[in-house]
Amino acid sequence: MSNDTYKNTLIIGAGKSGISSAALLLRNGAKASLFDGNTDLNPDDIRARSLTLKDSGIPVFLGDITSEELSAFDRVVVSPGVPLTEPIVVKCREAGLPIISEIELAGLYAKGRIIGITGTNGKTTTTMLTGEIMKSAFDDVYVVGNIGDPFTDIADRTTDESVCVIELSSFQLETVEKFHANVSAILNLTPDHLDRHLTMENYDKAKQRITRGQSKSEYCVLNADDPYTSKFASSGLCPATPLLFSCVEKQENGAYLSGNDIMVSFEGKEEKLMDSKDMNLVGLCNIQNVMAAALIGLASGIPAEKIADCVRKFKAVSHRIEYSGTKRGVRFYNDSKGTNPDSAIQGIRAMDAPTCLIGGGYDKKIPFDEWVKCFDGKVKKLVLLGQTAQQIAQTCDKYGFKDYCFADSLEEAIDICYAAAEDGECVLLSPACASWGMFKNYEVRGDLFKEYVASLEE
Ligand code: UMA
Repeated sequence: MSNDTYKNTLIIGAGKSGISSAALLLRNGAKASLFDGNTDLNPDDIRARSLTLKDSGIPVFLGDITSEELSAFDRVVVSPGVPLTEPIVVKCREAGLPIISEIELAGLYAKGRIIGITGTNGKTTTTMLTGEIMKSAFDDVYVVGNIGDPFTDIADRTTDESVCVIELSSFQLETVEKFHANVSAILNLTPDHLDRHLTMENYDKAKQRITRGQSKSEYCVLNADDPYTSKFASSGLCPATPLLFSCVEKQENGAYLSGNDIMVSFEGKEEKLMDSKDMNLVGLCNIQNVMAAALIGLASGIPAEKIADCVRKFKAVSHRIEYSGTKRGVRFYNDSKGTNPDSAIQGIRAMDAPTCLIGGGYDKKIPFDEWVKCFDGKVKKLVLLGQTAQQIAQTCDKYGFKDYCFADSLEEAIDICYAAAEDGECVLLSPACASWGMFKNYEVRGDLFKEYVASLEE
């Protein structure tokens, strides 16, 4: 039995989240309809994407829905990619319908232990690693959410023994009310998605919603080195008990770096987790991700030695500073997941030689100043792509970085970098922008990078 009492739901967005939400509702005997703003879609193709929906005859509205049609519904589930300012969402709100996210819907059906992980950067690595740590101790573990498979895919399959590790974006958190994570984490907060959230304050508030359902007997893992998350920890506004991690300062209740040693201090017991040199991940950002995952593990009752074993075995996530091969002595790295300036800064920092960098893409209305400032002699050439190319070029001019040029395609950008890079140097795809507009998503962009690099002649 679920806690879901609504009878007829309108789901906005017929992508992965929308399809999975509809299937969950139909599987559980509730009524649902799908709406999508894209009038080029075909209702039969949408239904065919799920076995549950295929022959269900579920109504699909494209482009618009009348007020009369709307009156049949008692709730709306909004997909993460649909801004709450969209006319259809506004219309639903004006009609008095409650609007929840796909995550909130899944939460009504899920049983067992829930771990929610958010933050601007490092979410995917931390979620994957946390998933491995959980699998070392529990039998029925699901790793879902923004990372790829919607939470609604599996929510009604869980039991009291299950563990769901969920990567959560600010888009998914914006409309959660009762969602309850047993352990939550906000890894960091740097400018991203400001085209949608408009201000850092709104973006911060959306992320903080991950803790809404928590109580003081539960934990929220927060970054002591990040001004936003450390402020949240000390503000008294976090309903859970903060567990802090830091690369610069000892933590009484949390994790910290002492020389190369990752130390953990939890419920009065301080111990060395491991030597950070034994990780298969590069960069300080990954030490932070490991500390966060370790704290989530400890907060879930898993011993430090078991956690350290998982960390030692864990390899870099695809598209996150992923080594993609060496050609003529030039090393190629795919950091397609560097979709905002801060994340891309971590990519540059992880390079250990002069680097030809590929950047630019979809415009999320974020300044590139900090990114360009961190080139700092290491980036020898920058090749620009996409909607933001001119804006980045202007930022380069502002800071006196002269060696940039433009390319029309990712392949052309790789060719330019390969020609410019010498033996021992690096080529890094770390665009500081989302892929939208040129590619379906960052995975497609990263896969193309890897395929093209593999085809380069030595
Ligand atoms: N649509 C509308 N109106 C709009 C916008 C979109 O009708 O105003 C329709 C589109 O026509 C399309 C559908 O909505 O048919 C797409 O829905 P969606 O954008 O919510 O995408 P999903 O396929 O449901 O995928 C979502 C996440 N996408 C976004 O947040 C944009 C996926 O994260 C996530 O993996 C998936 O749910 C499963 O949970 C991707 C992402 O880019 C990876 N996330 C952003 C990020 O990581 O930075 C937040």
